[in-house]
Amino acid sequence: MTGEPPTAETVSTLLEDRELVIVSNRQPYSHEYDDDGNDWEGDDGDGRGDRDGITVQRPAGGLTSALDPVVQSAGGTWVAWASGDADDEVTDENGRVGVPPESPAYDLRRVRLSDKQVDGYYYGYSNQVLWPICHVDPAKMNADSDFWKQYRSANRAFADAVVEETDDESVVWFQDYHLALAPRMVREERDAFCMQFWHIPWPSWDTFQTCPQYEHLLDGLLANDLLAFHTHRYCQNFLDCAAMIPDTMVDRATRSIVYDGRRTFVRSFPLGIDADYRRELADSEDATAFWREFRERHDLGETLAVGVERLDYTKGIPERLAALEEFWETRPEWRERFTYVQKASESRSRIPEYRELQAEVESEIERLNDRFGTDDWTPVVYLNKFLPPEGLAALYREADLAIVSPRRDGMNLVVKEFVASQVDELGVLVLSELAGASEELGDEAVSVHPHDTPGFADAIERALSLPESERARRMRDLGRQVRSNDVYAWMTAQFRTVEAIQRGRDVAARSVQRQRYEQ
Ligand code: GDG
Repeated sequence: MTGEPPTAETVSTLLEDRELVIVSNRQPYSHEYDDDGNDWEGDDGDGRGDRDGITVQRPAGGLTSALDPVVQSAGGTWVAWASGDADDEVTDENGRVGVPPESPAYDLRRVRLSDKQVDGYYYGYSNQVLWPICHVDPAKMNADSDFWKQYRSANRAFADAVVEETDDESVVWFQDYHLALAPRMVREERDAFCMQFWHIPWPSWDTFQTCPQYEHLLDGLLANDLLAFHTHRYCQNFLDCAAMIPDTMVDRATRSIVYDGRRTFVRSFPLGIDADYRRELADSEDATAFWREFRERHDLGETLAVGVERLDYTKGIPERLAALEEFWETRPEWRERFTYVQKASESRSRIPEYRELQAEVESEIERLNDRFGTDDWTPVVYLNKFLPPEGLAALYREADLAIVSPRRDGMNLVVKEFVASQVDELGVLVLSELAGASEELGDEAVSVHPHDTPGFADAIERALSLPESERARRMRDLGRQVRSNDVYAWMTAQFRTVEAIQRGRDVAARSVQRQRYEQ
């Protein structure tokens, strides 16, 4: 490899001739009926793929949009849930459609799930059992037995599709906690290289044990050759959990687990972002135009903080609002000078817990604005509509602080997006020690504990009072880290590990062969 920064092509080079199959709940492209009768987006007029009344939706930022160019460059297949209402209209009899629509580079293989499966597998087991347990909040678990049944059947549907799309030479890359059982189901049919990235935290054994199906989950995950997490701590937790079930041999020196005749390597690879893309957005005319309009529309103070998240109880939004209330209460000199912008997107609102959180956040913001607001100043600006990426970039760029204070978070990409968007490098990051990002970037952030309200308010003041030279020094350091550990470096590191594991196996296999020959 040269000293050039890794790109999507680097990954495809590392794969050599092996076919990459990505498996995720969300799909990179979805087809939706368009009430306005628009044509298929991306149709380049060549007559291919014209579909009246169907629109293609593409990912705006995030992991899916970062993986898409890799699969485009490497070729291969992406297996995902058919979530679009017009998906079936464009797929062939095997559930496949070539994407991107304008010049297909790989196959998207869609997995059909019934409404009952989606309810039980996605809204049920994934988000009401695994999500609270992995975020160390088992009291929020809803262990409805039908959830588990649907989770198993949905994992079976994904695994069946993967088996059809692979052979023993493929590299199958599962994404996330929706698919803990699929690797075992695939392993029963294929000797492919299986790997999985778990995007949320992995808890300690005491917490994990509260999940009634813990043995089945470990059995599924240990069918992978490589299991990856964001942080070293989650890897340690996973090794501890694996050590607690029968028939495993945990080898701490090589961070691997031998189970059912195979070895699973457990490694941390902190996910990064496409830093160049974020920087370009922040520098763009569109971002400037957005900001101009935004500033005119709202009564902002001269100093601005921003928070961006899905409305999820793990993100610590009510705890942050409590700290802000304490801040304005005990430091009246900051009233009319300091505005906090909360970008919060509705999420999983079919789950009562999430609807309640949304109502709580909205009423707390209203209360704070009533309590402290004046005719010319809004303490908290609440944005609940999806912002275009350039709008988000403008907020990141203009904010003096980003306040990222989850109660627990696997990584948190908003942290990295804020850093990459800092054109003047004077913004300060206020970061919860309970975010995965803290392991990597915590030293240059102002650290907070989401449940320590007075300490949190002090930290906001400390962040606002940092001298300019100190802000710049910290932000330059953060920027260097975010740029050098971007999403392509993340993928490259994993595929290098795949190569190393395979090389190790080849050496071991050759040595067994030699021993046989010499006998
Ligand atoms: C899970 C883990 C881990 C949000 N609102 C808008 C918008 N966003 C984008 C942000 C960011 C993404 O959503 C949120 O990513 P996070 O990483 O913060 O959080 P989760 O969704 O919980 O993700 C997390 C991640 O997986 C990856 O492994 O880091 O710990 O929980 O990219 O920018 N984007 C736009 N408009 C919005 O209004 N354009």
